[in-house]
Amino acid sequence: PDRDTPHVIFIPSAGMGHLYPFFRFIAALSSYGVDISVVTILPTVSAAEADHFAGLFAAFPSIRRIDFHLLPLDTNEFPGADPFFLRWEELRRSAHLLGPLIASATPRVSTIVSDVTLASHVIPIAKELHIPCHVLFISCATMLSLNAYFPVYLDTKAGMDGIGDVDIPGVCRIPKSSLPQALLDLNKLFTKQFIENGREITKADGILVNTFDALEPKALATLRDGTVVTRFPPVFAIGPLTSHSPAAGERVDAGFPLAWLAEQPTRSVVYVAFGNRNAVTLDQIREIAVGLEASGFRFLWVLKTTVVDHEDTAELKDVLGDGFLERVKGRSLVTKAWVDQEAILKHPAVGLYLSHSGWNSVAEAAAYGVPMLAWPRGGDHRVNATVVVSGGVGVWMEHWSWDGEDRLVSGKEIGDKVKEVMLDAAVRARAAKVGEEADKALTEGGSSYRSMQQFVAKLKN
Ligand code: BUP
Repeated sequence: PDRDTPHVIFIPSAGMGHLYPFFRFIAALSSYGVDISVVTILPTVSAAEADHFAGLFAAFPSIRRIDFHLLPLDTNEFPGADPFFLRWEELRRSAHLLGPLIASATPRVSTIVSDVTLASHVIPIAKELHIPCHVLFISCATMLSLNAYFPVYLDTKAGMDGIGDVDIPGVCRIPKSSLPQALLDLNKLFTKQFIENGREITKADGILVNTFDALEPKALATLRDGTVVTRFPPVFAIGPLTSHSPAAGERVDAGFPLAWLAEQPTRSVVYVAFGNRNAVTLDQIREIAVGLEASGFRFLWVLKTTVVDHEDTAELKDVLGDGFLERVKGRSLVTKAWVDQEAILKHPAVGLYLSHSGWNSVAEAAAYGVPMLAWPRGGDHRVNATVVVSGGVGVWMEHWSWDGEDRLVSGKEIGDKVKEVMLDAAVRARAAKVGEEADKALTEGGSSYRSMQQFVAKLKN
């Protein structure tokens, strides 16, 4: 690279939901003549993350890998904590070591792009080094507005009597029951991180979000005009992020579900998946099985029983009970393997996505116009589900998930709802329209295309 080529250093966090938007954004940026380094922590928490890091560096040999060694964390301090949150905490506690790593990188780093989970620690380092810092936000713009506004909410009267509904100025009112439930307890690890990051992102040089204007017009407009938080940094809505390059970290064999899908009629398959780190209870898995069988539709089900993939050693036939796999043979594919979800959602055989509504999954369904039946499992899923509905991506079963805690949804209810949504032409038409809007946003002249151009222009200034 010549001396004027910008050098961007990416600092991703942990979990596939955090790595995918990074890898996809990196793949997109690499076509703009930008020099790229990626801070990498090995070993990763999950096997899927390790595979995808390897895939990224194999597909883009010019991208530099900067190894980052974490300080050991005494996990006894956080009994029962989610392994991914622990990794974020490890990263935060080792973050001071990033300063020398960034300062000594050659050529000189011209911009940092940090995961939002590390923002509170990376932004001050960037300021000290006089290097601009952008944050890649890994959820929707509505969630970004909640993250930015929540500290203000706590500092004002609104938050004095404990956490209640949060009325985000100009965006929407998020009922207490739809907040990430950890936020109801200010002592939770996640909550402390969320508040610190929320305060600090207002000092970033810009925020990149995997969404597009037509999907979240209100949240993006109010973030940009300072209604949510005054003097908020520029927001670049550059989504939906997809794998621009076929090699964007997709080293995994995508073959088997696609070969099966190729045999199925158009829009005939219900795709079922709840993300890479949401274990569904055995009882609920059995009810989902009953529902899918009763719906009568074909289905492709990615089934997970643990939070971390390499701990998932259960046999499908034991999980699903006697005879299930035999009974649905031919019209279903059930797998515990990592699949190329984007390729699945892109496939014309898929007619519905029964989903946890993790944001990357919503963005992928929006990109390809696949209707969603949202069944939030935790974290930001309910906030995302409000966007599923307001944006026209699909429907949300509000009473299926927690109001304080998860409840068991019966197979009958699942089967009936799947049938109803699969046969709903209006839902399908709305989702297809979202897919067209997404295409428009990404095409030359579209809103996300222009945001990307603006970001690159800023890098090269
Ligand atoms: Br599982 C699985 N293949 O087999 P979300 C997931 N994915 O490509 P998150 C695959 O992982 P939470 C698989 O397409 C999406 O890009 C999927 O991210 C991909 O949810 C990503 O949807 C998952 O944001 O759960 O992060 O798994 O939201 O609870 O953190």
